[in-house]
Amino acid sequence: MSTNTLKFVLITVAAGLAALTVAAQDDSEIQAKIENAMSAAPSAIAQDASILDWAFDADGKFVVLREGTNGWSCLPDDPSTPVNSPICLDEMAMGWLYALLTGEEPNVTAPAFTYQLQGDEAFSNTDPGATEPAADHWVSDAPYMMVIFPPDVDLSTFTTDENSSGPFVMWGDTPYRHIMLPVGDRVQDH
Ligand SMILES: [Cu+2]
Repeated sequence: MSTNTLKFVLITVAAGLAALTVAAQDDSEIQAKIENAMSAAPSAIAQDASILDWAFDADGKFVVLREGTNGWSCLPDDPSTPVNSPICLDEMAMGWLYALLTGEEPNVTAPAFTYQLQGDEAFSNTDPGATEPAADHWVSDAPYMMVIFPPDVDLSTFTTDENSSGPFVMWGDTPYRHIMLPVGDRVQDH
């Protein structure tokens, strides 16, 4: 999960820049965002998912580019990171993301899942609020998933080494802890 995202959304909201609304974008732009967002997950999930944009509406919810029917939400590439980083989240994970973006305690009552099949970048594996690359900066174009567990689930058997080839814990000492689960090979080295 990228933290640049957090900065971008908060700045957008703070500045009242609801300019990135659907009306302000032309059809081809919206179509490109929808296609990019859908590339984050298997098509069986992405085809019926809601597609959201990296901007908040007046209610503090992500702008909806396309309504969905299966409970999943997909966002296109986060424009504030240099890597292509679309993401699809289930309903529980979406609540987690809103909590992350607003600095609130997430209410995760069952395992939650995300797909990032194009990879992503995180400025720190320990600090969700990092605003520049730290020593444990993580970036990968390998497809991966996040699995977010309720707070009473013990994750101490998993490594926190972001360079591990298997599942590892991100942001382990925070309420936003989750398992990063690579599900494919890297395309190229970063
Ligand atoms: Cu992560």
